[in-house]
Amino acid sequence: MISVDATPFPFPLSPGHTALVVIDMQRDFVEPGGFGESLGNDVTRLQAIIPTVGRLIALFRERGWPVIHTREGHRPDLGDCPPAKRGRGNPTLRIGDHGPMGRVLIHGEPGHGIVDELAPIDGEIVIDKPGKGAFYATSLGDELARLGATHLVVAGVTTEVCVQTTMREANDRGFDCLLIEDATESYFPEFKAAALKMITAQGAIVGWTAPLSALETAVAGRAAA
Ligand code: C5J
Repeated sequence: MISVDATPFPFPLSPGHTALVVIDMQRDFVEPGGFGESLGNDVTRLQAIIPTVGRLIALFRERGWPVIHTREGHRPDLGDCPPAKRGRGNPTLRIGDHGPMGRVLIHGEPGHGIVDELAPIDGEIVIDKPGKGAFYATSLGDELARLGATHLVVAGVTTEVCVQTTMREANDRGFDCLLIEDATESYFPEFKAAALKMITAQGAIVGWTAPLSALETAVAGRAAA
């Protein structure tokens, strides 16, 4: 067991039973012209974490620990997109509309893809999810069971939406989850701060948080396994 200096108390990382879940680092959320920007958001905040998420992925790859990527999106016929989701807000582009990066949040379109810097490599699992949580209507639970994972390290966007929803789903399924503070981001800094507090309050009611440096320090010197 590796002890990671975390909030609200050390996170017990179990090598061989820990998977990294990188949530929705897609062009549609991170780059201009996508879904995130169409909702009026400044995407530069999200772009800024790409190098840190890259370092986190590299740490897992170097040790041969599993890396799982998720993508939020829908089938081209929108059969898996509830009208309530498509109709929400007042975006300049709705889900399925044609934008600068193809149809917004539709499988296979350029905007649906993960940013080049964080692209999955052969052997890594990619979970396509129609909802905010990565367990809902996906095979993530089965994949984690197959891997024997009991502990999750979590990163990605946005902190208070898909990241927090996924952590809550995982928590209810019995996973111990560590969110990497500088490898997650929100369009709203106050929402990120509040989400981190909600996760760690009441004795890690949803999970733990720590900066990437704490994880790097904890695993430093350990042989890849
Ligand atoms: C949102 C996400 N914010 N990945 N999706 O709609 O957090």
